[in-house]
Amino acid sequence: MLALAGCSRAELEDNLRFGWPTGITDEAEKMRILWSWSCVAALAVGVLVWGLTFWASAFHRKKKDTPNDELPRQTAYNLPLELTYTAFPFVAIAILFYYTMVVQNDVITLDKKVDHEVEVTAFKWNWQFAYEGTEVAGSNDQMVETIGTTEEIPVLVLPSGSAVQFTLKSADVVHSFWVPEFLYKLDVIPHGVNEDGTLKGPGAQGTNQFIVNIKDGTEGAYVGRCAELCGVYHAQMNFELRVVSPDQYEDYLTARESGQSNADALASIGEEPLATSTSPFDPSRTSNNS
Ligand SMILES: [Cu+2]
Repeated sequence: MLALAGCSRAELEDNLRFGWPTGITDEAEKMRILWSWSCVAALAVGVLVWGLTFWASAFHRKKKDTPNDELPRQTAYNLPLELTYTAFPFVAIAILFYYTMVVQNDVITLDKKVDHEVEVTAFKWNWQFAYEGTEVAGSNDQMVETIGTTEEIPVLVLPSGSAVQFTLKSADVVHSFWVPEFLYKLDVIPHGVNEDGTLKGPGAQGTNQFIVNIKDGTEGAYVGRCAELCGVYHAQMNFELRVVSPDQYEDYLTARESGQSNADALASIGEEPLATSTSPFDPSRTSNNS
């Protein structure tokens, strides 16, 4: 902590993230602050415990002039101390619990303004993104869809400064939709969904939806991953989130609705056509041996 004393606020924030990404959504920012200060609290407890451990082993050794047959003072009970070290952790976790609930309620609520809706379908072993409310020209109600293949990483294009609702579905087993820069992930469960959006099926809890508010000025490419073991190519289910400006997004959707491929539509708005945050893996299981 002393080493942090001399640095700027931004540097302090960087250090307090302990390796977490910055986050590109309003929700991520709240989670990041909760995480940072939880870490500080955990470190404070750690320093106290390590300090006591060190102090006890350093200052409670056998004194040189103690006779060999003399045992240390035999203490076993200290009621006031026991009450203190039971009460203090309870207060500490109660405070942590309070802030956890405040942030959680904000992050998981579906009662927020939504600008765009994306339907995410996970399958072994890739992703499909469908844009609610779009229609490809000349098709029969066919939504604009981006489907990942072994050769091409699916790039999910979304505008900065907008609220996006994700609805997750699985075509087969359990996957997990994780964009590290959202500081959030949600399991993709192959159950049906009840009328109210909650998961249907034995043991299923929670919903298959979440909403994020992508901040202004977050244009860029962010890697996304599958975060639930789903078979042989679990590690190869990467995708990319490409955040573009709202104007670019309009043009992108127009291009897609006219029938352009994802790569062509990206190129037409001046973006890299293929994923830049990750690349397709070689699916060959023997290529390393050749
Ligand atoms: Cu998966």
